[in-house]
Amino acid sequence: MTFSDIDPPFIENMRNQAEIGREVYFFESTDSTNLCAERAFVDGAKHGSVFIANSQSLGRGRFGRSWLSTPDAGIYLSILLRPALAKEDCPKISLLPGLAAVLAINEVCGVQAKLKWPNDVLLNGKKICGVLSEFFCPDPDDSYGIIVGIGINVHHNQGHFDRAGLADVATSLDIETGVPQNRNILISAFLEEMETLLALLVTEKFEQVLKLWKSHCEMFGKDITLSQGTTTYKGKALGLDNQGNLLLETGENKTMSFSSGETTLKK
Ligand code: BT5
Repeated sequence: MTFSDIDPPFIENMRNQAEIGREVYFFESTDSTNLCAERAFVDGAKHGSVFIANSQSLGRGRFGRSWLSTPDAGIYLSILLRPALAKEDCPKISLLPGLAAVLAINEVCGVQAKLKWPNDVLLNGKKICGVLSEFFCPDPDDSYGIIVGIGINVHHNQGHFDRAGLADVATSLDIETGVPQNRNILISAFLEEMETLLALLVTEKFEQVLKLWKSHCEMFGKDITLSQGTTTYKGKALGLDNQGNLLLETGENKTMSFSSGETTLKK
């Protein structure tokens, strides 16, 4: 066993006073940790249950895209949340995991990772982490759940990204820091940040989350392109509104607000 092999008892022990991560379900290999969490949601699993895999055969991104899930190299983790929040406030949760990852990564690895709206984490201009949040409400009168999935590239080497055709877009913490990082410490720190941020949201202090989010994002004040399917918008990213939507200045005195989309910084 190496220091970075995923160690569920260690993580549960770090989280034994908390709600998120008190119960960890570990899979050496699975289809997708978001699917594990979805199955557990249907079976009644508790708020804060965490599902972690050492590799995934069907790692998923947004819009049906795939997520490179190299064995022994990444963090593939999903959290099942049943928060005490009105349904209309649930979309705000999708801003939490990227921010929690940035805070955890910067603290543990001593780097300056940045957010790219809506939920990518970049280090030195390349993606080290992605987020897939999914909302489940099988019956409108029933309790609902949110599954927050996160992938963090930790031990990947350049060959892994080259072979996957991701050399220009992806990087890992080991590549960027030059030293092997510890997945257990990163996971524990991430879960702690998630718990703190969720508590801010539930206690109606979302403006503090937004302030932190903006301070770790470099795209505001810059020209960007935002695409939604085949439609693209160009403009200056102004900031976030109080719901976490992106505000884009698309023309003189014309500002549009977006709740989803793909952003690219103009080079
Ligand atoms: C995401 O999608 O970034 C969300 C990724 C979420 C993955 C986690 S792993 C645990 C949980 N279980 C799952 O099945 N999923 C979640 P999106 O914004 O659509 O970005 C996907 C795009 O990122 C791909 O089309 C590639 O271009 C790129 N990509 C794929 N794998 C990557 C990787 N490991 N590192 C960096 N970029 C990657």
